[in-house]
Amino acid sequence: MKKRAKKAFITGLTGQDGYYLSKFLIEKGYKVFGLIRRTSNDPLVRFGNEVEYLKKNITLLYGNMRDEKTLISALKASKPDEIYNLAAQSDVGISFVCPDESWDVNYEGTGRLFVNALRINPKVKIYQASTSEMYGSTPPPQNEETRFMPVSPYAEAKLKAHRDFVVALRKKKRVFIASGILFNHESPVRGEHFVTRKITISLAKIKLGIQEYFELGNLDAKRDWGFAGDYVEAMWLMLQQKRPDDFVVGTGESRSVREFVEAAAENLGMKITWKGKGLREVGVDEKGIVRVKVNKKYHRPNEVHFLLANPHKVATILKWKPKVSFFALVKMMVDFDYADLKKKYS
Ligand code: NAP
Ligand code: G4F
Repeated sequence: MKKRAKKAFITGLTGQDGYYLSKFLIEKGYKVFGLIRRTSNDPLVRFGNEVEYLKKNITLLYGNMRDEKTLISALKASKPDEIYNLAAQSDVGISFVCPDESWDVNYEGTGRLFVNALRINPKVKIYQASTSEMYGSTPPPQNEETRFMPVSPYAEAKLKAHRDFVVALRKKKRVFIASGILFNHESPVRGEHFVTRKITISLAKIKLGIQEYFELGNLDAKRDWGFAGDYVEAMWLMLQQKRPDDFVVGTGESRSVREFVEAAAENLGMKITWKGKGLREVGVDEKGIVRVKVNKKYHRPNEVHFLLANPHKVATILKWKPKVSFFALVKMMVDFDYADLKKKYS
């Protein structure tokens, strides 16, 4: 007899990770369901020219993490074997401006989803998108044993969700909830307000003569940047284990925002060098033209200075390793944005 296809329900389907994870699961033969909320613009814009293929292979269910009834309806309609909770107000900077929304979606929303999912089916396997931001001001390298010291409303909400709805629920009810403590992961479909994509788009525009310069905040912040397409496999692997657990997912290499700018520029045949200090620092090209300025407006009230994963556990237990290097990731993003903008502006 033919085996029934497994069913997966993804919240945050329309985000960066939702895009890669849904494609990954469809290729694995899953029947995929995705939560989608009403937005004034097309919420499926990330799917680009794959939109028809993905729409054909995903059942879209309208709902919102802030609206419990819609989550119950989506769970009842999809009857999932696996749930991937990716939905979040995921912008750390915005969480200082909109702390209540960040709390309601990232903490309360996770509770609404998990409690109802386990009530409907106590055997469902759940993945929670936790984050390296939870380490906050704890010095690197960070692993599963490292102390969490969050410094933003985003990280506080994610940490409380991790503690209450992953660790505590798992222990109390013996249910399958795994969490991925993922370090920054990027791609050509990364949200344009995150620093990597802002850099690749701005430099591509400069190269095309559309823009003269762009502004950034803290150039010294260091992140462990990997490729989102690699990281969704680790999410899936966590739900294929016998027992639920927490895993740090990262590359084990960290680079500063400044280094990201330099690498992206190099891919476009430009060389950026730095002059000045603090808010007066600028990045200039080989002709001496200022291409990067620092603006206080992009500094955060509190900063996470240095994230660097120790991915030993994910490598040994899940046998997972990133395939795309930092420089290959930067090239992938720059190439995409340059070609895309060239087409748009020519
Ligand atoms: P993203 O691109 O910002 O996507 C966030 C998703 O959440 C979008 O689909 C968004 O829908 C949805 N969402 C936001 N508020 C919602 C609400 N009230 N109800 C329902 N859906 C809502 O984020 P990502 O980079 O894919 O990240 C996925 C998850 O991993 C997030 O939980 C994030 O916090 C976490 N994480 C990300 C990273 C990283 O480096 N990317 C690292 C660690 C953890 P719309 O499209 O309608 O806005
Ligand atoms: O790209 P970012 O906004 O990402 P951040 O804050 O590290 O958060 C991302 O990764 C987390 C995992 O660690 C996720 F949980 C979270 O959902 C999100 O995906 O900023 C990276 C760094 C920061 O230190 C920021 O201060 O870049 C610095 N930065 C400097 N100039 C800037 C800018 N960030 C943004 N967004 N825009 C700037 O102009």
